[in-house]
Amino acid sequence: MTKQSWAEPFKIKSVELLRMTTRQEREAIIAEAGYNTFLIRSRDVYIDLLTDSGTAAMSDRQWAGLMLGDEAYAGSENYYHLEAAIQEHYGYRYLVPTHQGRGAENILSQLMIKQGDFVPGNMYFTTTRLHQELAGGAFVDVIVDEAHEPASEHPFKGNVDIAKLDRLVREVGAARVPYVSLEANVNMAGGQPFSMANLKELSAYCRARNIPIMLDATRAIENAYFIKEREPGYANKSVKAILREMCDLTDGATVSAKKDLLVNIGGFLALNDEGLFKRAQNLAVVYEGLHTYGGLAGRDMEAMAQGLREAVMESHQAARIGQVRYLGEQLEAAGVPIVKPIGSHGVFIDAAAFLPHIERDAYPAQALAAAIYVEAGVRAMERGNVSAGRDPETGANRQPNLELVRLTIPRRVYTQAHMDVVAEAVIGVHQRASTIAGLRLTYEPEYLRFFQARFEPLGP
Ligand code: PLI
Repeated sequence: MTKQSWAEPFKIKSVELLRMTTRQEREAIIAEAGYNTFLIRSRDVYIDLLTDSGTAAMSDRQWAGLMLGDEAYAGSENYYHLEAAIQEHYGYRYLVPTHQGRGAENILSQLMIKQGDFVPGNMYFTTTRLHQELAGGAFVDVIVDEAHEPASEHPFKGNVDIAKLDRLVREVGAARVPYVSLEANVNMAGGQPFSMANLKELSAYCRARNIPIMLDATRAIENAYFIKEREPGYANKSVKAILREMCDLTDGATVSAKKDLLVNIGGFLALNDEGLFKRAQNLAVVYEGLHTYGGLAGRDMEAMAQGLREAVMESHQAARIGQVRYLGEQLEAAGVPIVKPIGSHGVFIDAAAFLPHIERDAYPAQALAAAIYVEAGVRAMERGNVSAGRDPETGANRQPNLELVRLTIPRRVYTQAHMDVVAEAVIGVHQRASTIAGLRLTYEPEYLRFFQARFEPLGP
């Protein structure tokens, strides 16, 4: 068969130089950072795969858009551009811009959740669940079982298990379920999509019981691309049309624009219900800023509107998801245990299988992320026991089944040569896996501990 290569649908106009450190320097840096990759200075990182959030390279059109910033306190022209782009692409009627995704989550949770409510969702996300809990709700996981199995090849591991949802609704009553929290391309499961068929079924179930569906559309465009690739009947539909179809089955969305939308800061809440929108606009002035800027500069909203137009381009998604797959396939071929199928925004290493000698409460994924940094200056993120935090009732570590390290790929930033270096580094660590020791917590903050916690090694 003739080889069919693909290439990025852009050329590079401006570059940022990288700095390489020595292994000895990195050993000192990771100890200084308390074995937490969030606490390393960016200047000490060679290839930064901490997150795909706010790390994209903007296009020339987005940079040009910054010059069109209308920095008026009220009624900025850029707000109206963004509103039109969101109405066109997502289809929701009303927009409340926020400084980033968690700003939208805060407003939505405060408006919709009452003390004692239950919020079902397809696996938790850290900030989303915390805002639900701070508003008095309890998160209930209703994702399909396969999502918790790293090796399962289920093509739609982001699907909701409707039977699990129904059990909850029957047990507590629909009145205590303010909405279903549905995440597109489920981050903590490894960037795994839901199918349109599952969403249609969920929507019918919820509409019959008057339970709204609130979509976390942070990576909905990447989810739409997977539907096009994998779901029967969608191969000839555009990503843009699939996104609209998806959103039309839901009642509103929270979005961190720092992912799909190719900007370095920004987010929004989008709603269809006018009454809820008015209340959200009112809360926005308490926490974010006036309802026509929500903590953003006018120029940020312009870059977001342009980023949205670029994000739905199939050539962009093909290269974006293709690059993640390129890295994942190299690791898989070398026998590194990773979450299958390879997701959209990163390759997730199964740290429990990689480091079977480290028990869960000695944080294998945290230890692995630190080891990968020491190996080659590649920064990854723990997504396991540390990220999951403690059960608010018992105080015990939640110990999720998935104990992962995420190699998250920023959009349009790195080349395939960078991916080769990352693969070599991870394969190198895999070869000496048995020499890696577990960690013990030395400092644990109250909220979202993974960002600021500090550790020390349990052994040499
Ligand atoms: O980081 P924010 O506040 O703009 O967005 C919060 C947020 C909400 N939902 C989902 C699915 C996310 O992935 C998300 C943020 N994710 C980060 C920061 C990440 O590194 O994955």
